[in-house]
Amino acid sequence: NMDSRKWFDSARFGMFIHWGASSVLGHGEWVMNQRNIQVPEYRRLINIFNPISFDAKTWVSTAKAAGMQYITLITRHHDGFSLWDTKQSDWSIMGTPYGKDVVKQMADECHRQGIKLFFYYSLLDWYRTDYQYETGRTGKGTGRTEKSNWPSYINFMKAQLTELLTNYGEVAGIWFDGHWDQLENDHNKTAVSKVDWKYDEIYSLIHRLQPQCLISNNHHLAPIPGEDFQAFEKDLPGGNTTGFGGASVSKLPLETCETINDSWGFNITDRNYKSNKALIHYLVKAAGHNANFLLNIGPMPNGVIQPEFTERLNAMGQWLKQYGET
Ligand code: FUL
Repeated sequence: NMDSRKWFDSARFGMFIHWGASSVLGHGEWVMNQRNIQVPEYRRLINIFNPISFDAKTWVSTAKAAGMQYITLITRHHDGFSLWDTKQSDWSIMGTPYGKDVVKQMADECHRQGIKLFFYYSLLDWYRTDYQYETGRTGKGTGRTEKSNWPSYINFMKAQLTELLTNYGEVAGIWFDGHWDQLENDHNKTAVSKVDWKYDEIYSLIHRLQPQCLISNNHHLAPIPGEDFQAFEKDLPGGNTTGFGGASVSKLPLETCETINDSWGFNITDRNYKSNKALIHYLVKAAGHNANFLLNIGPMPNGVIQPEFTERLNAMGQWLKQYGET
């Protein structure tokens, strides 16, 4: 949809939110993989994740005060935990002591405050038995039984995406991630696909359910037909400082995402905070590359955004108010 692409092209600044059951462990969103936690062990988090201090209004207001125009919320990361009332799995926020739909609260609040909401959705999955790959686990055993069933997994994703695009009002975009799992985990851009992600079917499903909904995919490759903007991870478009950025820059609208410290999900020992100056500099540099800047926060397991993040976001908002074009 050209109108939404046009809007996105000048949206400039957005908030990325990495948050879910993994936040409990305070070791980033890859903790299940990195510490080789088996599914039955990891499943215990559903009884522990209890974000009683989560307040959608505070999160959305924080984004607005920073001068951000959109929010990209993790609805389901690689650990497969769904942050909404999904009927497709019991591995969701509804099974926690908290038991309330976080995506719904965020969607309602974003619509109230007039800020666009994107949904991050992981393609790869460390939890489900029908998912067929070892999922970036670099050969570590997972405790999963070998019941992979690709049609079942694709149907599961379609059913979840249908929920997300039916029950939460207008969705500005879907941000896919985890595509590289089919490339034998080597980030080898020329590797032959081992699987068919059925993007033709999935993308047309999205565009049929919500024609204005933008699609992007953090696959680090040239855009695939159906995608509306090109995402770069921790790199300016065309840069390749992290090993993710190598894809050439397309004609699509662009976005680059970055962390405030070095972690996406809540990491209790990561003190490597970027300065206000560095963050503002990055925002300006991204704009110079015609790219939106999607800046990440990883709220704490209780739902509170740590002050080191809030302070920096407020400072950026102040700067934008003073020097940003309106
Ligand atoms: C990566 C993911 O593996 C990270 O956990 C994070 O979500 C980042 C934005 O994308 O590819």
